[in-house]
Amino acid sequence: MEDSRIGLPIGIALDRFIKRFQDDFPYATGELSQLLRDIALAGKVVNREVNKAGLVNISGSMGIDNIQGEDQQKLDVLANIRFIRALTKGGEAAAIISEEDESVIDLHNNGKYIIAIDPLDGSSNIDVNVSIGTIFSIYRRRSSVGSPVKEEDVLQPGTSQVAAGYLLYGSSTMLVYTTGKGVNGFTYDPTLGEYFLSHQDMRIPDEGKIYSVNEAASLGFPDPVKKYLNYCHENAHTSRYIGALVADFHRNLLKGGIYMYPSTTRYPKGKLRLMYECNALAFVVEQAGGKASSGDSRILEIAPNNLHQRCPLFIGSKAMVDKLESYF
Ligand code: AFP
Repeated sequence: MEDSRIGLPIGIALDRFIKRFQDDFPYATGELSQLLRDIALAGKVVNREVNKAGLVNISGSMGIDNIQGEDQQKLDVLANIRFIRALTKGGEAAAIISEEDESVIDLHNNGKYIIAIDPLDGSSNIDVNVSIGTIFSIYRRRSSVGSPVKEEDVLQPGTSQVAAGYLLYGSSTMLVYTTGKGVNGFTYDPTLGEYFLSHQDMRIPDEGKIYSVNEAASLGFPDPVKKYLNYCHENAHTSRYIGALVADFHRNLLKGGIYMYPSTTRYPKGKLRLMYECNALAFVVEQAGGKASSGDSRILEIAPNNLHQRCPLFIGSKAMVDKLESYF
């Protein structure tokens, strides 16, 4: 982390923070800053909807499946609309890919950036008032500005991300993001309608004791993962699993731990999506000093071949992911 950033007052508003470090971005013209602001704004709107979900008729299922074959919740759809609207208006995004949409949304403008988004992750938790989140990645488009968006623009490896992060709608709402120069977390103050820096230069502990996995599926885990679980059982680890990736990831980022979604009998390629979930959190965790792996490869180096591609994910404290990998 740069010296200039040390000593920023906790409580600096997000907007001021973004402005202050805009010149750190490669090709800084203010457009990436604006995208981050748009995401933060849409996050406020979704936060408002999430908070009143029990009072209005927006919780529960739509009664249809999304492209992943998963039950779409009303708030999934609403969040998708809110983020797409916010990202479309500014003109900085050339295209959006969303976990909720089958194909690329080409915005046919002069935008330079491609956004990958999971508008509402962990949505099966909505109806029971448990934390959920939004995950996003930002890439620069590769083909020339103004032309139709091509496959090479949207199917970029995680190493090409210029920014990534998440919003966590939990006991408080947070925006955590990186532009490749460390990770900073902002807590939303609903009375002022503003995010303030609360977690400066976040670092994940190198070691931890928490493992987060859906252990009920463990009979179908690959042998290396079963062995690692035995290691956790024999070494006084503790299990914590919310079932919302953002929430499990965030806790482990702060406390030290590993989140695992391996291949299972039900999801032979893993459940999580490379483009909407794994890459963004892998970028964040690496910037915080942690590690993200599919078991045998660095998540950020996986070459995507499909928008909705799934992959196994092992992410968190570096020493824990190293240990897990040693069984593969
Ligand atoms: P939903 O958005 O369908 O609730 O899925 C959430 C998720 O993608 C991720 O956030 C969780 O960590 C993971 O699935 C939980 O999956 P299991 O229910 O199979 O453990």
